[in-house]
Amino acid sequence: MASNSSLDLFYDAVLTLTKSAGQIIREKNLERNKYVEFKKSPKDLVTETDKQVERYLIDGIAGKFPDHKFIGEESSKEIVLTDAPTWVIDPIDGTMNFVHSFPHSCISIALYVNKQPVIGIVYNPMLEQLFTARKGQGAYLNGQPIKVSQVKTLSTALLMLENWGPSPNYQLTPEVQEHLKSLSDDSHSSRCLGSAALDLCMVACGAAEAYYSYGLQVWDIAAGELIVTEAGGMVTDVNGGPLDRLAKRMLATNNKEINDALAERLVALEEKMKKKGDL
Ligand code: 2AM
Ligand code: CA
Ligand code: CA
Ligand code: CA
Repeated sequence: MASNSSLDLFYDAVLTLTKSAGQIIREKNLERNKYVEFKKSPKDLVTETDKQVERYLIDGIAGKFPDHKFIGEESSKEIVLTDAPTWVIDPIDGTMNFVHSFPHSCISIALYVNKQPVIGIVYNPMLEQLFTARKGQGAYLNGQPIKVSQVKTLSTALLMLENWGPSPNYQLTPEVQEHLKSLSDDSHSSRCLGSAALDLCMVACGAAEAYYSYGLQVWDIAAGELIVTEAGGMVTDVNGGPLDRLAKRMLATNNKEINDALAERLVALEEKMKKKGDL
């Protein structure tokens, strides 16, 4: 395990790098007609800036800490997570927003040691929102401590929903649509803002009560998980059990009451889909 003083050293160095990488995103965000490539589908986008920011961060960190490992959305061909210090990087979370100059995307970067997050940084350079957490030291927004909300009932909760269902292609099947509608009806309201990392930070700072998603990769959740738990929230599997960080499914909430209420509905949705053969 890395000592607290080496963690602080890593944190300071990577925060500085993240802020300068943020300048690249901020400047490019307003540019129209960005060069966009498709990955697995016409809605799965990547720009030159995604790749440039990931390269910048990895080169910068490797130059300072040569024995650290990396998992990055744009450069990792396969995901191999070991106990070694590993930086888990999403260079732009919310690429669709970035492509449209919608100012809601971020760099998400976390340090895993022994497969657990010990540093989490989520930075939206367009709105100058910097969410940070270190294991055991609380969570912060622009240096001010943040806490999850105290709401305990679904009927007064605001939910961050990204519209991905549990089916193999994460499509909006009729069951998923019905589930999303009933959640929106039975909660205060729901939001779909296009960045998993920032959704998690909305839960952490008490602006929303819950976020869940299917299809998430480890770089989507690495930093946000620590920021939520350090802010007093809970991060579990969608069924309420222990989180498997590589399982592509996650439920993050402000407390156990909201966690139980959502896990119950997500388990019911999965059962319904399994019966239909959609899962
Ligand atoms: P990205 O912008 O880094 O690609 C948008 O709904 C959020 O989900 C973003 O955090 C986005 O990350 C992520 N995302 C992208 N493709 C996804 C998929 N197929 N399933 C689930 N989440 C996805
Ligand atoms: Ca992507
Ligand atoms: Ca992402
Ligand atoms: Ca990304």
